[in-house]
Amino acid sequence: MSNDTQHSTEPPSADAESGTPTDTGPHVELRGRTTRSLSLDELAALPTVERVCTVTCASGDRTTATWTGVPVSDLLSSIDAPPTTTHLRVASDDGYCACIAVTAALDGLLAVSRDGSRLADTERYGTRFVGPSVDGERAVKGVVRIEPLELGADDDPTEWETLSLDDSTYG
Ligand SMILES: Nc1nc2c(c(=O)[nH]1)N[C@H]1C(S)=C(S)[C@@H](COP(=O)(O)O)O[C@H]1N2
Ligand SMILES: [Mo]
Repeated sequence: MSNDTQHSTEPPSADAESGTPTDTGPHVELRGRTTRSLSLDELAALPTVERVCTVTCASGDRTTATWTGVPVSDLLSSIDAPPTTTHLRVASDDGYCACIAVTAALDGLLAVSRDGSRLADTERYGTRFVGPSVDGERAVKGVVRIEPLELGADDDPTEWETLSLDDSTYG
């Protein structure tokens, strides 16, 4: 007896290992000596804190809000960032990229909520790098990557960043 019918295909299992379907959405890559890639849900499930931060634009505009997010210090320990790290390069999906002194970044947050609302629900981005010592133009929206850098005294940190965009997605 012949059976030309192919064995039935397996049910889709693409998400079986990675978890919920939302894991296929935006991820933040943390590139230390260990690299991690976290979805928005995975990020929001980590221990978070609330911090009041003011985002001040060079134009003088400022907005103060209560941000909820994962402490940058926790993220850095979780990727085994070298103790010699001097700066963090924080990149957005719009091409924006800031280089932030680690001393300023350490009391910052990778925020997922502002004033109690998830950024993903109210903005076109789901994450934001904020901190009391992080200036407004470096409060990166839509973070896709955080990378520790070790810059020398003669290195110019602004050479590692691209702050102004001709065609800005997030402004
Ligand atoms: N990804 C991304 N983040 C960004 C910008 C941008 O163009 N792209 N603009 C920055 C600048 S210059 C400022 S002043 C603030 C503005 O934040 P607000 O829109 O929440 O006031 O976001 C910063 N973060
Ligand atoms: Mo700005």
